[in-house]
Amino acid sequence: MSLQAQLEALKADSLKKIQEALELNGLNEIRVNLLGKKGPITEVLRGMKDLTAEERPKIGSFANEIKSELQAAIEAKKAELEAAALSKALAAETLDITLPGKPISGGNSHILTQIMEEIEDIFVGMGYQIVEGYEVESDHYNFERMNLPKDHPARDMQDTFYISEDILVRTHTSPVQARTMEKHDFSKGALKMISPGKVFRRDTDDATHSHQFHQIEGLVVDKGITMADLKGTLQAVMQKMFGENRSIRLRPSYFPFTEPSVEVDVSCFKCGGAGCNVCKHTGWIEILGAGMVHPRVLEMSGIDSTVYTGFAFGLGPDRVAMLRYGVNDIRNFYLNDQRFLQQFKTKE
Ligand code: 2NM
Repeated sequence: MSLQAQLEALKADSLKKIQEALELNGLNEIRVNLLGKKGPITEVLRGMKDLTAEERPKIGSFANEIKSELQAAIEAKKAELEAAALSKALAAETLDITLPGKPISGGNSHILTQIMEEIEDIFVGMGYQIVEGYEVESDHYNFERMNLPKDHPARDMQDTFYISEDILVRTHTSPVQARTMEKHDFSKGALKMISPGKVFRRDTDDATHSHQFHQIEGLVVDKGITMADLKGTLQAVMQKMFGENRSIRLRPSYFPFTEPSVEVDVSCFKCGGAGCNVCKHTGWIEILGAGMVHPRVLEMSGIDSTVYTGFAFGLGPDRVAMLRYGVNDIRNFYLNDQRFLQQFKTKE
């Protein structure tokens, strides 16, 4: 067979192979075999040495033509297979947008977080700063600076978990107030702050006691602050928390860090004062401890108690949540039981 005929046959055979390729990998293999250095065309062209000088360029250019034709055929087939692969992938990935969606179950803030944020908002609205401090504190800031020296009997009520002789988990958030008082620059205005957070006491846990609970303490110090400011402020806060119709009453009490000290009751938000199960038929709910900051506490924080006075208070978000939602056991807040916690979902 002449070289010309061999090349013709090779072309026909190759075009058939290209046409019959079913996938891109196979086509690529065909391309490498046909056009590569060890391919059949190169092989046929080896016979050129036996040709006449006249025939040689003809066969040479014919061979190049075939190469180009095969290349073009491969490119065309490649485009065809790629298009087919794409349509197949698109068909497989079709989304049925009429299928019903899977509901996403959103979480919710812990009920105590919700209550604390609500109370924080009330105080921010009245120009208070929110200050968070350390949960691990020194005996100095937790007790000494709150007018509770080492042998003070009131320490027993809040004795706590000691990490060492002088380091403990705080029993109240008052150390935050002490740390803020000692830094406050009164030339910039009054000190008005609240400190929300976790506190710890060596309690035997029962329905109303937990060794870990929460507090929001508040403090205002400036020239001329009086008990009237304390009463007016707490009256306004209780109305925002429990309703416009609430009133408060003060009863004398004792705290080492305030003098005078008071217990603050709010009129019952459920019965309005007539008496019910929430207020234990007294019409009043005990809700806050408060008082005028003891001059010694001011002095220990570097504040001149002959010039400045202040009021302070402490409130329990756990108790607020229990009252408001009728929760009868404080331990529910700390068990991480979703059946309990999910009841306080605010939105779906
Ligand atoms: C309470 C009751 C009364 C209080 C006092 C202070 C400070 F730092 F200013 F002395 N902080 N919090 C205070 C006063 C806390 O909790 C029932």
